[in-house]
Amino acid sequence: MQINDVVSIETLDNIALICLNNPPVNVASQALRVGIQKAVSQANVDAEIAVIAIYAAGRTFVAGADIKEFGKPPLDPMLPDLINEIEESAKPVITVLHGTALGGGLEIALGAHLRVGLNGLKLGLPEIHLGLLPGAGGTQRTPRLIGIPAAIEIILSGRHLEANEALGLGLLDRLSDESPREAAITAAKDVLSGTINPRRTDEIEVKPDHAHLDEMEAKLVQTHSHLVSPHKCVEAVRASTLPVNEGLKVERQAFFESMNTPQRAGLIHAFFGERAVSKVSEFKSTPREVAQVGVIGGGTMGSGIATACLLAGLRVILVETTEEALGRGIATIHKNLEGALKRGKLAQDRFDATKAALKGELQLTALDNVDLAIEAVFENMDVKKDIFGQLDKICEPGVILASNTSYLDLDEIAATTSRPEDVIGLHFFSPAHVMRLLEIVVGAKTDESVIATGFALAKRLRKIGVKSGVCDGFIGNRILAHYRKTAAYLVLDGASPQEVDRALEEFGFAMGPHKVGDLAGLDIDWMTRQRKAATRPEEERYSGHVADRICENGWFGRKSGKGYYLYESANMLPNPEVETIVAEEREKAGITPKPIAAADIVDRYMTAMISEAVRTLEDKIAARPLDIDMVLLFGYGFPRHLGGPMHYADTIGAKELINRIKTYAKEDSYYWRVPGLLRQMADDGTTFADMNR
Ligand code: T1G
Repeated sequence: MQINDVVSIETLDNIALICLNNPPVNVASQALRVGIQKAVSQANVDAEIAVIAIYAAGRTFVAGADIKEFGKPPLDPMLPDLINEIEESAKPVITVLHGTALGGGLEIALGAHLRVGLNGLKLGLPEIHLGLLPGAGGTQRTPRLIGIPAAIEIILSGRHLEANEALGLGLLDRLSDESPREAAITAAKDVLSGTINPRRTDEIEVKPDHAHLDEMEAKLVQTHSHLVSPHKCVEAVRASTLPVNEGLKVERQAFFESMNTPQRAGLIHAFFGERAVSKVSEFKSTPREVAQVGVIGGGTMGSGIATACLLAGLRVILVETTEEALGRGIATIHKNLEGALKRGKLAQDRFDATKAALKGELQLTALDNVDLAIEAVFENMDVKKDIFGQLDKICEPGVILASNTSYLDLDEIAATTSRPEDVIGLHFFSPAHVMRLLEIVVGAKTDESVIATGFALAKRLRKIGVKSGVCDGFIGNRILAHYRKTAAYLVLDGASPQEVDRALEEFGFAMGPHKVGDLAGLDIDWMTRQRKAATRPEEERYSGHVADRICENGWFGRKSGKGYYLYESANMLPNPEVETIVAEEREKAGITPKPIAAADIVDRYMTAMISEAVRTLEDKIAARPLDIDMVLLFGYGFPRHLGGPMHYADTIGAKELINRIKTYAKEDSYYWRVPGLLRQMADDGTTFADMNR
């Protein structure tokens, strides 16, 4: 019988079978919590019932608390209280887990008296990725079942465990290959016959291990000083040696302290943004079938793109111009696949089949039967136009012709074909088989079904597809080109490259801009500055003085052994010759260097990034602020706990941003201009979050 819309109860002899059915992932919404509470209490008062089993319909057991409830007034029954009621049930409660039993879902199982895992089950406590900690008993019950060291590792990593590992650790009591309902019945009968004994988790003593927790905390101080919840995880797990009710109180306090942080808001914005970003109107169109992909160009990008397509189960034809170049491209792809095999991402049989799905060709005519052709050759408009002109003749109408260009005008490329509606930009980020961002660049004439195919391909490649309009640099590189100048101005005006890098790394970036430049290759930006020299507005303060001289010395960064830093030894030391160049360039420009505080470095850098991001919204290059956030998170190493530049901008507010720009504009009124949209937001009080709705 239905307890409510999402919970039903069935009695079979003296077994109560409680079925959860809250698609798509059985989140522990208030309705689910109410339903479970009623069903368990009903089973406990039913004299006929001797054992209770909870299982779920659909693709997974409870995948966690309902994140949509966070930040809103609490709704009873709260999950920790419900789980305590399950644990205190007079009759044994069994839980049968399948799919992805995560967070509050696993915690429900930990409060039960027996846990059965089904084939393919993954379980874990990923709350740390949301800026939280397991707040429904997970920090108290996990150590009781598997000990403090294993528990803190699972909680701090937030990783998913396979069922076998969980069984070995003691998180599961048995595995089954039955259906959830059948496994529930079998386990219930085994409890009744005494074949298996249920037990209360809270009655298990925890062996203290403060030394291990001290060691974890010391590491966190080094690696996660700017985050709150990891430290709270250690604090809560440490309390698991207390009587369970005291420990639960410590956990509850730690949970609410984590809940009330901007980091939790930022990480949850990132969680939902990652899913919302593909929800664009064109996504509703029917994507075209893609089974075989042609990749033109076997260099770094082409081989990475081919690898990504192969790993997604697509057949790939790689086209190069010479045997040698083709051989290099194929060798790179094989090396990438071997890496996936070694890391356990690819089973041996899949590895062999994936390699077999790759063909190498020397003629574009070999692409006469592909569903999608992706051009990834040198960033030269004439070369690209020539290739698209040939593809237009070789590929059947309806075959999608895509360019991986990172900034060239897609409409100009499309105009060289007879079917611009089939042309789209698929801007991958290097390494293309690793980086999750894919900018889906939509031309003026790109057909909706082609856009839908771009998003379907992104999902298949497990990438985050973001729709972009056509401009120099699309969304990410356009914004980067702007804020990177701030870093150069800061160095000319008095900060060292290392001070700029350190300030931004303390802010949360994995690497500062000079380290990133050294890693990517300083020659890339050098070529961009040269490309743009002819059209650079004369009012613009030139930002390349130092970087040009570094490149003129052949110092392109890591690949040439020196750039802003020296790479001869393991640790990255500042390149002293850069200091000399900086001093000389300041003197030439008549600049008296002044000390610049880290906070000022961050404020300027972030204000520049936000300003250009606002302009990409005004120019409709980015459709929504969340699109920009996802681009910066998944392509540019923006600190995930800050949610992205637009989410972060809302924590500053339009008025304050305008004040900062006006202050900076006194030094450089060309570079620092207040975008009209920001002014309008300041006037009407709208936020970027409002624009995402
Ligand atoms: N709350 C609300 N909505 C959720 C959700 C959740 N926990 N998990 C998924 N969704 C939505 C998601 O937004 C999407 O919505 C749809 O479900 C399908 O998800 C007290 C505090 C389970 C591995 O962190 O990792 O428990 O876009 O597209 O790729 O200690 O969802 O369809 O409208 O991701 O198959 C802990 C988060 C929560 C798990 C499935 N749990 N979810 O992946 O589908 S905090 C998590 C996932 C907690 C307790 C604490 C994945 C998935 P829409 P999807 P998928």
